[in-house]
Amino acid sequence: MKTFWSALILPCLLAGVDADWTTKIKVVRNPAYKLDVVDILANATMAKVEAYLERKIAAGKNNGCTLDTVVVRQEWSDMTNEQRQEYVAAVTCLMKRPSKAPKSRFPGALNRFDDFVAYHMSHAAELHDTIHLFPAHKQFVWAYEQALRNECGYTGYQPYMNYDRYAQDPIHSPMFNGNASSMGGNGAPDPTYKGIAQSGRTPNIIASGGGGGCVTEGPFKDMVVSLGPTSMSPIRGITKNPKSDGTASNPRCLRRDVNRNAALGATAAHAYSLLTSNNNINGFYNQLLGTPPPKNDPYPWGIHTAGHYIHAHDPGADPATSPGDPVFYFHHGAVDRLWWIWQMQDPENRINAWVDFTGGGGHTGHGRKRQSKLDPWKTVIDLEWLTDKSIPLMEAHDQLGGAGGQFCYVYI
Ligand SMILES: *[C@@H]1O[C@H](CO)[C@@H](O)[C@H](O)[C@H]1NC(C)=O
Ligand SMILES: *[C@@H]1O[C@H](CO)[C@@H](O)[C@H](O)[C@H]1NC(C)=O
Ligand SMILES: [Cu+2]
Repeated sequence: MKTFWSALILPCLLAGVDADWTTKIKVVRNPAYKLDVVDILANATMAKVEAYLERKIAAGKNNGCTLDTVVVRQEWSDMTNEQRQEYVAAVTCLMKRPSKAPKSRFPGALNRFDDFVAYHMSHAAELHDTIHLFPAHKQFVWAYEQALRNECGYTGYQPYMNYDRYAQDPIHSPMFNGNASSMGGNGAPDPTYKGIAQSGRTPNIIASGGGGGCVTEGPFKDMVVSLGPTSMSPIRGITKNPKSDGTASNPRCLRRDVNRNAALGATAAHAYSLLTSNNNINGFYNQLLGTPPPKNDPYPWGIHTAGHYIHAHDPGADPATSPGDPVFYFHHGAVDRLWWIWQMQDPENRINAWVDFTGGGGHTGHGRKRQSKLDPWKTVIDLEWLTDKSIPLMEAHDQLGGAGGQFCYVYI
C-alpha cells in the first residue's frame, strides 16, 4: 500500500529548468482518475503561479509565501484512505467541541461545527453580495480549515471536490459511497422528495436522485443537524425551527439526496468553458451562477448551484444553513479553486478584479443584490466568532501571500 502511493509521487527529477514547482510541490494523484481538461489547464497554470510568485518575491511583497512554504489542498480521492479518515475524524471532533457563538443569539449552535452554520445564516450579505462571494468564502473555508487543524489536531488541509470525478455515479464514489473513508452516504429513499425547483430554467427542476431521507451509512449517519431551517428555506417537509430565523435548536438527522442530475451540471466541460470563455470577472461570475441559464444544456444550473445540490437536501439545499452538511466545504473549496485558476491565467489583471455591475450586464445571481455600493478596498471581512483575524476584503483575493501571508496555498 505504501509503495503504491509513493510511486504516484511524480519524481522531482523530471522537472525542467522552468518548472521549479515540480521539485517543491508534491503532486499525488489517484490513478483511478484520468486528468480532465481542467486538471491539465490547472497544471499548465502552475508555471504562471511560479512566475507570479517570483515577481512578488522580487518586489518583497510575498509575505513569506514561497514555493517552499506553500501548502497543497488536494482533491478528495487523491488523498489516501488514511488521510480521508483523518479528515473525517477532525470534522467529527469539531462537532463535539464547545460552541463559541453568542449563546443568546444562537441557542441552536450546539458545537463548534455549528458555529460556522450560525455565521453563514446570519451574515448572508457579508458573504453573498457580488464583491464578497469569492473572497469572503475564501476566508470562511480558510477559517474552517484552521479550526480543524488548531482545534481538532488535523494535520492536512481542506480537500476540494472535482465534481467531474463523481458526476456519472456519485453514490458509488469515494465521496459518497458511505464507507469509513467517505463523506457519508446517500439519504434513504423518500418518495415524497421530488427535487429542487429551478424556475426559469429548462428543465425547471433538478429531479430527485432517489434519496432525500436520513443518511444511514458512513461517518455522518449519527450527526445531529440543529440549526435551521429559516422561514426563507426552500426545503419542504422538515420540522419547523422554533424560531423563524432558524437559530434555535431543531435536532434532526442529516438528509441527503446525492444527486447525479445536479452533478452533471458541473462536469469538466462546464468548468473548462467557465475558465476559458470569460475574460471579465462579471462574465465569470454570471456563468458560475448560471445566469442567464445556459442554452442547449440538459443540466443548465451553473456550477455553483450544481455543486450545492449534489448534496441536497437538509441542510445542504438551504442557502442559509448549507454549511451544516460538511460537504459544503468541498464545494466551496472547488469554487475557490476555479476562481484561482481563472485569476492565474492573467494574475496582473485578474487578482484584484471584483464583480461590478454598475456598467450593466448584471444578473441577480445567488438571489442577492446585483451590485454592492461598498468600496471593496475599504471593506473588511470579519468572521467574528470563527476567527480573530479580520482582514481587508481585497487581501482575500490573493491566496499566494494575501492577508500578511495568511493565505499561502495551491490546489493540485
Ligand atoms: C504538468 O506541468 C509540468 C511542468 O509545469 C510538466 O512537466 C508536466 O508534464 C505537466 N503534466 C501534465 C500531466 O500535463
Ligand atoms: C471505501 O471506498 C473507497 C473508494 O471506493 C476505497 O478506496 C476504500 O478502500 C473503501 N474502504 C475504506 C475502509 O476506506
Ligand atoms: Cu455557495
